[in-house]
Amino acid sequence: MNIGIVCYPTFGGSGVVATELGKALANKGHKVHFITYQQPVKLDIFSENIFYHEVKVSDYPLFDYQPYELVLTSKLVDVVKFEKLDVLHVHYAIPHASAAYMAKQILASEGIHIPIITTLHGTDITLVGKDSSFEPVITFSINKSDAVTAVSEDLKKDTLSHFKINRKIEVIPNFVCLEQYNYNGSIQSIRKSIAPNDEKILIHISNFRKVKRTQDVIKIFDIVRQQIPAKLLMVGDGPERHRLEELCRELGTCDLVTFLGKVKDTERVLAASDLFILPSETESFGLAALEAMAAKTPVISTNTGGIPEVNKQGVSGYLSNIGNVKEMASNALKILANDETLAKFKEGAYNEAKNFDIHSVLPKYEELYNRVVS
Ligand code: GMT
Repeated sequence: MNIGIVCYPTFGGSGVVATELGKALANKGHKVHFITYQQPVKLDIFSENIFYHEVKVSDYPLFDYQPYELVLTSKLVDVVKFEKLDVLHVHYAIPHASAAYMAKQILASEGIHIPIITTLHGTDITLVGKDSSFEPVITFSINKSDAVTAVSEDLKKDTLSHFKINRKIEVIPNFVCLEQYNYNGSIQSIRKSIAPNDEKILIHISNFRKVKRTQDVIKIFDIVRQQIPAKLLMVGDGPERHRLEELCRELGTCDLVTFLGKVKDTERVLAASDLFILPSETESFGLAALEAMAAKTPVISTNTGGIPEVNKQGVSGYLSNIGNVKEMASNALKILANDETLAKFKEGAYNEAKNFDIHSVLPKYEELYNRVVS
């Protein structure tokens, strides 16, 4: 099949899921065309069956805001026509679903039919989508897609309760490629460099936006390190970074906290860690938690949104109410209490991650593609 994938090419989970999906489809012999404004960070363009079409917005001085959606629409028309695509799969509704709908109409006027699948990822519904300035467009483009998927049951429920949806939404959960997380041999040197005295390593990965409640990560760590020798790795970057560094200074934890910035291959650093912390305000799925679990790293998280569908209480980690820093710290200490307990949670995390292995999720997308195409 000839498949077009539209996504954000950045470090965000929706872009990662779209890229890994495209790579897996290409491995199975499908031709996969990525259409976006920059090469997705995890894409290997020199792979067989993978093609990249850049959406280039020219900097015309009349515009204060460059019309990305229109340029994307034109690009979609062009790629569908000349690469003879069978299906367009857009990830993250804004603005991809409406651009795809407009492209579909333009192509229809030329007698070309292209089915559109929209995958909802989270903030396109829970934060940005609920903004009244986007609402009519989101509702319309979801209703007009040929198929719509959500990455968790919770996101599906949220979509149905906040928008007037008159169509079916299917849940196809996010996934991990478990084979990529096999780092047993090489983690010792990483551990040694971060924690030379065999301290426990806690880790957080995100884009440091308010919704991630990254200050809670620092506060949880501050309680933990007062009980046991520990280090914290903060991976990623974003608007909260400066405030986090200030908080570390206030708490006197600067020497124990390392800000690594954006890391492309997080698998190794996750595998070298003991505990992942995800105290988000809202999270449609929590791909970062699943990635940690795939690397055998248990998770301390909030119990919000779709996280309970991924992180299982007492098995892969623990879940607490939003903002309950004390409980999250005490749960962290419970997991790190001794090697035996930690090993049990590591195994539990990995076993739960197996439920989301790409080999079981990929056929669901292929079945969907076949259905909309026929
Ligand atoms: O809002 C973000 O964190 C970025 C967004 C994205 O585009 O990657 O993340 C959302 O989609 C991910 C992939 O499906 C989910 O794992 C994240 O939980 C979701 N983020 C939120 O709901 C806050």
